[in-house]
Amino acid sequence: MKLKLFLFILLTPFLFSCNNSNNEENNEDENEDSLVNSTFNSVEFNSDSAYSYVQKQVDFGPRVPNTSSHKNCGNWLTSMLQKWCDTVYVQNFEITNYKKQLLNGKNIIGSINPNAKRRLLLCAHWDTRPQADQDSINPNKPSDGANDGGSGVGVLLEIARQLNIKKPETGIDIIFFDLEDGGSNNENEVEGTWCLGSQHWARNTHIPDYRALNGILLDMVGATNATFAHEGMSVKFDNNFLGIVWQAAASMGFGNYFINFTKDGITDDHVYVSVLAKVPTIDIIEYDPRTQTGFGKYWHTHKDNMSIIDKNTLLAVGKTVLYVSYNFLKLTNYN
Ligand code: AHN
Ligand code: ZN
Repeated sequence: MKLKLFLFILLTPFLFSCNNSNNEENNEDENEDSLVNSTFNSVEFNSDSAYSYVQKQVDFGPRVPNTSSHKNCGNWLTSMLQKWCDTVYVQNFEITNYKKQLLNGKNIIGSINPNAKRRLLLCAHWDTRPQADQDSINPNKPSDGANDGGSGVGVLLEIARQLNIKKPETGIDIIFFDLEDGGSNNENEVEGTWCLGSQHWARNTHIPDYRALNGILLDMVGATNATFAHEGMSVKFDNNFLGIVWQAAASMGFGNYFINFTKDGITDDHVYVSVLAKVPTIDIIEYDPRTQTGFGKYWHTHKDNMSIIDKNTLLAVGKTVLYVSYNFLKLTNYN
């Protein structure tokens, strides 16, 4: 009895503060524009925080499968999602790559508002390619994978932290896919050798009959002056949603990053998420018009380290994806 009274007194100020915020929301509801505008302006994404999460991954060492760096980083990523998400699923699996090596894979899934029917999937790969084979020096050693692997995960960790501070109305699932980057460069055997983690997840979703309305994949989203083009497969999967995301970026002043140019489609995690798991997913991936491959000059070389990571790029991508997360139903008219 005494305890109940004590709790009541303790909780009274919170009850009042909840009422206050409800009233504020009701007032804003009277004017739809002001609600959209206030949500827009109140999107907080801390690029220092995102940068520190990229640095932390790099500090583990290259996250090459079957190494201690990979194992330690995977455990750290799980613990970070456990701080900010309502439910975390860890999907451990074994799979053989095209070199007949048995790899220990770990996909990490954090769900926010797990019971919400209408969901948005945000994803990035967290593994590092075992060898920097586009480099002329030490091509058999891995790079730090700061941008390729580290940047997408760093942005999504900061998004998870923000979504915990201010909850979205939609359900959000954040997935860190493993074993994306160990594929073959040989054109005759390339098919299916990349993206082993997302292939495994798409064939064995963490919840039976898992559904999300859309997905966004982040891949190499941290380099200085990066540009993000309309990637061909994304256009095929959901060009309307791609337009909404690019428009959101432009309206926040990030049109220099999110350019309106269509580039050739590539095999990346979004292909398996879209085709096998049936979640239409777009790929925000750096496009460099100056290279043959379209990837940055640092790609799969030892230049992929912290020196190429720029907080302004992390901010452009992070703020855009967070804004889309908060306003997903309104922007897409799925309402
Ligand atoms: C291909 O090279 C076919 N896909 C590359 C996807 C990737 C690798 N993203 C990062 N590293
Ligand atoms: Zn790669």
